[in-house]
Amino acid sequence: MLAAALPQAEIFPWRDDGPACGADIAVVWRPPAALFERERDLRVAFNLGAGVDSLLNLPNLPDDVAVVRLEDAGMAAQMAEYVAHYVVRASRHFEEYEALQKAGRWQSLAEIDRRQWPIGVMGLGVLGTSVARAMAGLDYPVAGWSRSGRRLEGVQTFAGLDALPDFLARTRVLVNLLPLTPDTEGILCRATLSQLLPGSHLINLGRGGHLIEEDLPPLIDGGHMAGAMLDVFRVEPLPAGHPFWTHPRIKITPHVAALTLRRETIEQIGAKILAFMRGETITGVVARERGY
Ligand code: NDP
Ligand code: OXD
Repeated sequence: MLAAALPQAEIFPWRDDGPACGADIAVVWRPPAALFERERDLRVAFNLGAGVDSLLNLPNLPDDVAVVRLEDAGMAAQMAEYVAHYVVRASRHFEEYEALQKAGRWQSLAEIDRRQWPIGVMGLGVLGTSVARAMAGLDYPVAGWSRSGRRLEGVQTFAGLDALPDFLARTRVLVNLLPLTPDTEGILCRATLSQLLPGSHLINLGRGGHLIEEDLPPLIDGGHMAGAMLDVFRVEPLPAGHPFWTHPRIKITPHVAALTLRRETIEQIGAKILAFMRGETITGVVARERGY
């Protein structure tokens, strides 16, 4: 498909035992370090995902190779759906209605009070913004936390570490869509999660490295938190026997919250490669020093 989008390009599929091909552009997802040893002419690496942590963590990524990440490409809507699914299911009692159906009972449960469901989105970038807008559009009270305090209509915004306690203290459903950087590694831990409102929920969609995994079950079992839905893990696939597999209040999905959509991705990367070749400025270039 990339060949069809770039008919004038010579495209070489990566082979572990192949020769150097003198490429100046790489299109990658979690590439081996050998790529940058073998291909010395690379000027830019287009990442087939929004998160660039695994690429930036390679020990030999040359300083002069620009890194370009995927921007939305159909992922923003998927993230909004994922969060809406969890929040609506919890706040509208759909789980309880399933149990009532199984018990053969016709019973209506309490009406929704959206003020009881304040949602907090960590990371107000391309994906976090989509989630915040979608949930605010469903009339939930939404706040967002980012480094710069990016403003978003209808969303209360908080900036930086100083504002984190206030952000957490008003949040019942915490959605993580931060990039994994040295500043955000382990940010979801006992100290932060215990500042959430009682009966809180965690939805982790960023990276497994954001969560101190062993801190979560005691917060749920102890009653401070009501549950969690996790899409990303420190080790993926989640190892057999990991406590998250069987915890009754932790739901897991296998890193599918927002899949990379083939058509949208090829269109975006193809267009950016053409613009790059023409010497034009392109968006989505990662600021290497800040890690995203
Ligand atoms: P963006 O780069 O567009 O947004 C990142 C946001 O995080 C920005 O708002 C930024 O703040 C904020 N941020 C970064 N560092 C900090 C910090 N130290 N403190 C506070 N805020 C911070 O990223 P995307 O929205 O495109 O993607 C976010 C992440 O989602 C990816 O990095 C990836 O890890 C994950 N992801 C997961 C997928 C899945 O299927 N589970 C799929 C795709 C992505 P500011 O606005 O001030 O710069
Ligand atoms: C991404 C991902 O970063 O799929 O795009 O996790």
